[in-house]
Amino acid sequence: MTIELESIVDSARTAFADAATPADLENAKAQFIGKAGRITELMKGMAALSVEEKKTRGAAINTAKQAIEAALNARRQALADAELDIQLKAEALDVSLPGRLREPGSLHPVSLTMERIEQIFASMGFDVADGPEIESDWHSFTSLNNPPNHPARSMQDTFYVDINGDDGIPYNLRPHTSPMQVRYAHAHIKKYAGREMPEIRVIAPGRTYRVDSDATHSPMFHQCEGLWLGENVSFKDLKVVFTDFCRTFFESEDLALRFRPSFFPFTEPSAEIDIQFQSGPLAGRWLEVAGSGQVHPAVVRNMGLDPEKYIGFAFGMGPDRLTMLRYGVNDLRLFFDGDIRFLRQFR
Ligand code: 2U9
Repeated sequence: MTIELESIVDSARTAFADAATPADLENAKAQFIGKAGRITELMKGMAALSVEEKKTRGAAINTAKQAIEAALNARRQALADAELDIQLKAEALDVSLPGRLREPGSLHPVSLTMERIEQIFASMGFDVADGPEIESDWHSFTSLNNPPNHPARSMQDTFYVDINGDDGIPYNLRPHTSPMQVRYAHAHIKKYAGREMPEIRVIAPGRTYRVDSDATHSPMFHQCEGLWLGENVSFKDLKVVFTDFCRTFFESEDLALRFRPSFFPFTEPSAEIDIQFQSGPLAGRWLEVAGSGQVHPAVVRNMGLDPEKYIGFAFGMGPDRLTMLRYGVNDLRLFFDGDIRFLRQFR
């Protein structure tokens, strides 16, 4: 290589070393081996040389070009390595940091009660029915022997939705789960059309709504209603089933029950059910836990059955209140505040 060529190679090496980024490096490359680069210009200048001169001059220029390409590739690699290094450092994970603990969740106390109720009634042959919380006026009231303008409607102060049903009456947020029993009965009758129909034995657990709010009432609360209809189901069966349920639910074989006369539009006769613990913090007091009664013939008819043939009982209870009694909780609102310190206690 001539001194001139060596000096070009040297300047290329310096220019490449000075290039801080891949873009700078490509610019530097263009000055030497690009279209108008110094080496390219020298090659163009060989046209006038003799064949012999072209050989030696060409070989020398080629050697210089190869040296420049080698320096370029080395610098390209060095820049790529440096970039990767920066990226790796930026994305580094400190594997010695302790992980974030995900605590296992648990069921809400009212959900625990609901599951418990479902289990106990399932063991007595009851089906579980679930359905809409926004109901037609007919399903929530009229079918249950509580027609428009009947004074019994004032027993529940109900939320209405801004949409009218086919009857021109607004839909409501169901104030009880009874509409679900009516729906279940209709589906049951349809299912067994033309065949021998088994008895209707069903519970309807779920969310219900009333305009009510204090330490023992929440505008959203839970209910579980039960219905047993057949050709020979009596008040005695109600007493047996409900007594068995309460003693299992509260795990208390000597729990006493009292059926106190009452009124509901959908049952006749009707009774409130009170329980009395014989031991523990609540011993001796009569505590109201449910309403019940023999299903009113008009309601049996509205379910699509002949009241001369079908008879039975229904009951309704508040799982929120059962949960309060079972766990000794004194304010219903604790169930719906979502305070994790309260809810953790039921894990
Ligand atoms: C059909 C026929 C009859 C369900 C019944 C009650 C009595 C009752 C209350 C208990 C506590 C509501 O949540 S609460 O405040 N319920 O007193 N419920 S009989 O009777 C029915 C249901 C469906 C077809």
